[in-house]
Amino acid sequence: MKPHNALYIGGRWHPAEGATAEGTTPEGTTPEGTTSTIDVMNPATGQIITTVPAGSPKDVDAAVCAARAALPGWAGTPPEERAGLLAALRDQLVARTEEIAETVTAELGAPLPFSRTVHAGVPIAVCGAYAELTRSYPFEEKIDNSTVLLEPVGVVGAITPWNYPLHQIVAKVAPALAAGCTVVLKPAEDTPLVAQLFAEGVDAAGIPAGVFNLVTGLGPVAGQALAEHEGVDLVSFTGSTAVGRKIGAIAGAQVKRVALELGGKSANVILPGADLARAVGVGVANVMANSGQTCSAWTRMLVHKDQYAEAVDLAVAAVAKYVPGERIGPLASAKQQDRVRGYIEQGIAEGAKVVAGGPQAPRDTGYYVTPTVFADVTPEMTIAQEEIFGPVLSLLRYEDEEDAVRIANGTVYGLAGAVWAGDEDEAVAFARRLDTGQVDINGGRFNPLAPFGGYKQSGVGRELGAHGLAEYLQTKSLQF
Ligand code: TXE
Repeated sequence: MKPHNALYIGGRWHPAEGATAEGTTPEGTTPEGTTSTIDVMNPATGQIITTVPAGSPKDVDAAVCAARAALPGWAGTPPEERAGLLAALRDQLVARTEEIAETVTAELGAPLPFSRTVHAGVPIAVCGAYAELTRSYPFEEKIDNSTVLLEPVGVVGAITPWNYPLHQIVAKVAPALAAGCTVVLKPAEDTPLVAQLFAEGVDAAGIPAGVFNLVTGLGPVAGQALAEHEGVDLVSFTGSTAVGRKIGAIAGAQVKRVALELGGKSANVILPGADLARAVGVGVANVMANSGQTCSAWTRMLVHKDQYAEAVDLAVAAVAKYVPGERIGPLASAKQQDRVRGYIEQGIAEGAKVVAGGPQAPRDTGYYVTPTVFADVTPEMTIAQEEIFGPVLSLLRYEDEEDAVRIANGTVYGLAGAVWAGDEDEAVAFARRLDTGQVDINGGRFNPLAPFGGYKQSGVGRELGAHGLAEYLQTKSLQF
């Protein structure tokens, strides 16, 4: 793709406020004193690929105004027509599959096959699912003498992270548009190019001007301005718990709707009757996918004490296949690489045993971290409590089922998890005891219509499917 040195507002690309035609002021700063461009790096090489504009609060204001102006028309568009435009958007994304995959590989570092199947494939499936759902969704329901209208909340401010850059965008924008809301998107600093590609798709699909707007920019500047904007009715955020708290506080002060999808520390519970080799193999693959930068990753593997030694051996053998630079990519940035290596060092310092990998970087260039497996991890250790967001797996042993439930539920998070058992009913019974928003039973399979989101401090609200669409609706009762 050819990067845009511009923001997509009101249906056209135009330079950021405070930027010259080349994209930077002579001093390289906006009048507010913030950097007016963002360098986009290839994390596999550490090289700068290009720069994109860093939108200012004025740019955010222009985008929110465009979204407000487009709202009555879009909210009044029949669901059938909105569905048709979402289907057209899906087709545009399909046509750009290779470009999307190459772009995500360039700005995130993911291996190309993974970019094709997951970074492009999953959002295409989600967009298609929303096109279908919009046709059949009950935007009106009858309750005795009342008619309940489900109406769009209004203008949505979407703030997304870099880990699954296109999926995070589509998981917010598709249901928002399906509901009849208009959107201003502020994507992550590290991955703005696929967001530009998405905007090209929106434009080519014929979605009316102002319905979707893109402001690239820095979190504390453009992101914060968007969250604080009085013209935004709902903020949907995915990212760190620290920023999620700030956004929740802003929404609380302004009494506006908020959806937060935050971190996780999910447990992969292997019950004694399970197929141990399969459970460990799939468990390792789950943690290593996307270099461990997955909020739902099963980063804690819980194994019965009698099977623990065997599980450690299986995990060590499985992780050997993840050769950095081949099957597993780098982390997204130097910041993430430092953070993850810091956690590995902390795990060692707290007495966990490295059985594979370790803190040393596997390559001289790029932000790689060696895939790492820790044994002898106890529930209170930092590496068993905090989200690491890297290719690091912790194996914990449990005494009995009660102990496994206690350990699995013993963190502030509750986003996802897995249960493996010989018998599916046994796995389901165990899953009911987990304080978490999603559980994969004996492996599971991605369903773009199944709700996704957190219990406890993993967040507020749900994404995907009808539950995800409901986040963008408000209810009005007409009594007859
Ligand atoms: O997240 P940030 P970071 C977790 C993961 C990771 C850690 C830090 O543990 O290691 O967070 O990642 C925007 N007002 N997750 O620093 O800063 C920012 O520009 C408004 C889990 O990258 O939360 C970006 O668009 N917006 C996670 C988005 O917030 C602000 C995915 C996320 O960035 C802002 C990513 C502000 N004050 C990280 N400050 C998941 N749940 O999947 C930043 N932003």
